[in-house]
Amino acid sequence: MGKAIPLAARAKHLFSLNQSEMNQYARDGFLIRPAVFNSAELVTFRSAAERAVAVAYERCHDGHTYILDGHRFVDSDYLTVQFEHQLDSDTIRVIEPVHELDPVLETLVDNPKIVAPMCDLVGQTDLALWTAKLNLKRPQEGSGFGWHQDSPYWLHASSYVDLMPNVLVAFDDANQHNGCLRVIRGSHKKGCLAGKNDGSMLSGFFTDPTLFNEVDQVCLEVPAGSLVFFSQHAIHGSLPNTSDFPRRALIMTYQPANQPALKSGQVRNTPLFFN
Ligand SMILES: O=C(O)CCC(=O)C(=O)O
Repeated sequence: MGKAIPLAARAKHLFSLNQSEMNQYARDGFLIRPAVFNSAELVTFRSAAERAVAVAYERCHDGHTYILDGHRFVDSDYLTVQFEHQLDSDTIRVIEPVHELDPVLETLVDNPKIVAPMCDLVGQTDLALWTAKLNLKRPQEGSGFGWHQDSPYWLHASSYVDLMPNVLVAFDDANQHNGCLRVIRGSHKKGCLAGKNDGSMLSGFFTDPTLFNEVDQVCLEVPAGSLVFFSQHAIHGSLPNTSDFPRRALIMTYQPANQPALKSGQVRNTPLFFN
């Protein structure tokens, strides 16, 4: 009988990115691992997402409401809840940071199927979470996201912005009709780009359209349970959900270990799987 392989080494062996995946990510700025989670796991993730929504509504009762470019946001301590854009909508669009609102989501942060590839992308053995957003995109209602990079949002808050890849966990099938993620292929190579300047409050966070070409966009249609890794410098966005099906997704961003998280300022390390 051969020697037992320690759990951490097995996880790394099973889930790490291979050279071809690393090359693909370096070339395109994104990488898809399809159907990583099975239907039973997806049932638990979707339930967790809906429980997190219920908690977020509760937290909004004593939160601080403000409007940016006509869109409603509520902050409760360091939690931010964004509402859908239609006038008077009470539908939650985004919750950040969401992992603390439900134990299933909290556990997902540490899942080796996510953490092992993230270690490869960050180039470190130990990671911390930077942020975790739940994007809900409800049927016939979920709004789109304009073309943007994430890195300009974070530049002011961290000096590790070049080491902060994202992973989207698709809780539902995602396609053109329900507003799947779109990425401008190769745009991550340009680093942090200038924003728009149209006079609106948030315009600076949307990428100057003269700096990229929309014909380079790739629609990332993926089955539920897939992981989409994408660079913090990749220009990305999505269209509204015009279908009868939800497009819920958790987007988590990691960084080197022992660095504080974006919104809480607390360090949320992942367990040391890979030492
Ligand atoms: O969920 C999407 O479609 C896009 C989300 C996004 O761009 C973001 O949260 O930064």
